[in-house]
Amino acid sequence: MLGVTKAAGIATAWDRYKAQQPQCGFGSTGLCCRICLQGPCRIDPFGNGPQYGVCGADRDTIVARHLVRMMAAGTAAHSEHGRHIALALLHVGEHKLHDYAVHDDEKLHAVAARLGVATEGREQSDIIHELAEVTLGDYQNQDYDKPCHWISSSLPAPRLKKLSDLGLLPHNIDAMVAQSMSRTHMGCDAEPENLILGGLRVALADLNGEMLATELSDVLFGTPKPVASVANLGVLKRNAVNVAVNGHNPLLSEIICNVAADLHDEAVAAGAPEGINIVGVCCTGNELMMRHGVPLATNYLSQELPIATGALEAMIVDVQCVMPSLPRIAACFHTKIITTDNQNKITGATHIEFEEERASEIARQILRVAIDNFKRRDPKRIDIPDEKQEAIVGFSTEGIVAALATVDAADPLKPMVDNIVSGAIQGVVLFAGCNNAKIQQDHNYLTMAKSLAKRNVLVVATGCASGAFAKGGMMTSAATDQYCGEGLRGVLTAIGEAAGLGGPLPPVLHMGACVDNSRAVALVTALANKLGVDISDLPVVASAPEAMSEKAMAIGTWSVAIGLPTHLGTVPPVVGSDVVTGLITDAAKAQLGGYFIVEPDPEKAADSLFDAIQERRAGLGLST
Ligand code: NFS
Ligand code: SF4
Repeated sequence: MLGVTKAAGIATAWDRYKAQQPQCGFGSTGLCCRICLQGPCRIDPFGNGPQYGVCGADRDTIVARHLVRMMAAGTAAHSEHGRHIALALLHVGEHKLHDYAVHDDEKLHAVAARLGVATEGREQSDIIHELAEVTLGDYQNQDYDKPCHWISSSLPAPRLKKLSDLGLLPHNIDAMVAQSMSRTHMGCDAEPENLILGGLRVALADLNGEMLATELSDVLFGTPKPVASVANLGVLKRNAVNVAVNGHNPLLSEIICNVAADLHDEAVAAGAPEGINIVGVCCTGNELMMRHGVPLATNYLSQELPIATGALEAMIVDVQCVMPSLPRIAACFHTKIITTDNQNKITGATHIEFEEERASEIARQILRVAIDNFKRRDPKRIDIPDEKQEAIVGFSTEGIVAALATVDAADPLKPMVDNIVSGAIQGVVLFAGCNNAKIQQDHNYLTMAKSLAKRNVLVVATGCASGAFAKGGMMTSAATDQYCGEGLRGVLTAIGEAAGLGGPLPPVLHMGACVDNSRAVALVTALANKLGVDISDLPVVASAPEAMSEKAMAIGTWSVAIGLPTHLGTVPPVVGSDVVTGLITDAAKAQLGGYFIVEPDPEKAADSLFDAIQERRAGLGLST
C-alpha cells in the first residue's frame, strides 16, 4: 500500500516521521519545559549550558513533572472512556436507553458481588443502577481513606497492603488527574521522588478506570470467548460496502454491527452484492474482534492505509489514537471520515454526533452515508492486498479459565500452576501498547514473542500488540507448532484438544483492547492468590515494545506499581535526569518489586525479560 500512496504523492505517517528528523534532543531527553510563559526553558544535557529554568526548576523537576503529566493524560483518556460506559449502564438501569441491554447476566452478578452490590431478589435494572452508582463514586469520592472500589476489590491482599502503606491507592480518579495537573503547575511540587509517587497514584487510578471500562463493557456487550477471526488489509471486500470502525469505545461500534444486517438489502441495491462489511482498526477493532469475531483491518500505525485500497466507503471514528491526517488522505480517494464524538472532531471530516438515546437511528444514518458513497468508488483505483491471516481470539480471563477447566473442571487454574511449577511454562509475558513510527511496524512484537515462546514463555496480548500478532500469524494453532518450545507446545496442545479447538491453543492469547490490560491483571491476581504470593513474586513480566501514547505511559507505570518488570522498547523522555531514571528503575524495584526496563533492541529485550522471569522463578524456589 505504501507503493500506492507514494505513486499518488500522498504522505503517510512514515513520510511525516522522516520529515520530522532530526527530532529535538531537549524534548527527547525530557529537558524542555513549557509549563509557564517564561519558557520554554531548556537544560543543557551535558552540563555546559544552563542548568536551571527561569523559575529555578532543575533537570529532575522538569523531567518528573513532564512524565507525571503524560500519565495524567493517559489516565484521563481511559477514565473518560470508562465514565462513558458507566453512565450508559446507569441510563440502562433508568430505562432511558432502549438500544442497550445487559448481555451477560452472569458477569453482572459476579462484579456486583465483588463490589458489594446486593443481587438477591432484586430486579436487574436495580442491580445495574446501583453498580453504576458505586462505579461513578470512584469519580466522586472525597474521602482519602476510602480507596476506589474497583482496584481495592481486585488486586491480591499483599499488593493492596503494600500500595496502601505507600499511600498509593487512589480514592478518586478525577481527583488524581486534577491533582497531577495541579502539583505539576509552575511553582508547585519540585521534588522528583514526591512527583513520581504522585505519578504512581494517578497511574493506579488509570488501572481503576480500565477495570471498570472492561468489566462494565462485558456486562453490556458480553464477555469474550474464543472465536475465529481474520486480520490484515485483505479483510476488505471488493463486492461489499466496506466500513471501518476506528477508535476505542464499544458503545457506538456495537450498535453499528447490530444494525448493519438490517441495511443489507440497501447495500445490495446500491450495487454491493455482499452487503456491508464491517472491519476494525485499533482498539475498537479489538473490542469487536474479541466479542464477535469481526475482522481486524489493521492496528495504529497503518490506519491510513485501508483508505488507499480505494475500497473503503467510510471510516467511523470515536476517540483516541485516531490520526488527524485521515480526512487529508481520504480527500485523495472516495472515503468518508465520520467523527462521532463532540470532544473529538477533525477538520475535513463529516461529523455525525452519536447519542446513546438514539443509537440505532444514528448508526443507520452513518451506514447510509457509507452505502451512498459506494457509487463514488473509482473501480480503476481499487487495490486490496491479498493479505489476511486467520486468528483465534477472545481470550478474556473467563475464556482462559474456561479453556483450562476442560482439563481440570474442579480446579481450573491447577494445570497452569502445575506447568509453571514444573517449568513446562517458564512464565508469562503480557505484550501491550502501541505502534510507534520510530520502529518498523510490529517488528519488535513479533521478534520478542517468537524469542520468548521458543523459551516456553506464554504470551498474552492486548491493544495494538494484539493487532500485530493477529496480522503476523501468531494467533493460530499452526503457530504453536512453529514457534513454541517443547514444554509450552505440550501444554497448549493438551488444553486446545481438551477444549475442543481441534488443535493447540495459539502461542499468543488475544486478551482484548488496551483497557483490557485489566483482564491480564485479573489473570495474574488469580495466579498470585492461587499460589498465596504477591504479583511481584510471580514469573510474569510485561512489555510495550512499540509504546507511543500517553495511555501507554499510564499503563506501564501501574504495571510497575503492581509489581511487574515492565519493558519499554521506545525510550521515554526521562534520560535527561539520572534521578528520575533511577526512581523508575532501581528504586521502584526495591519498593514495589516492579520496575522499568528500557531496551530498544528486541532480542536483548527478550533476554532481559527472560532473565527477570528466571529471577522470579529462583525466588519461588522453582527450577530455572
Ligand atoms: Ni492502546 Fe488502543 Fe493502539 Fe496504543 Fe492507541 S489504539 S488504547 S494507545 S496505539 S495500543
Ligand atoms: Fe521555565 Fe520554570 Fe516556566 Fe518551566 S515552569 S517554563 S522551567 S520558568
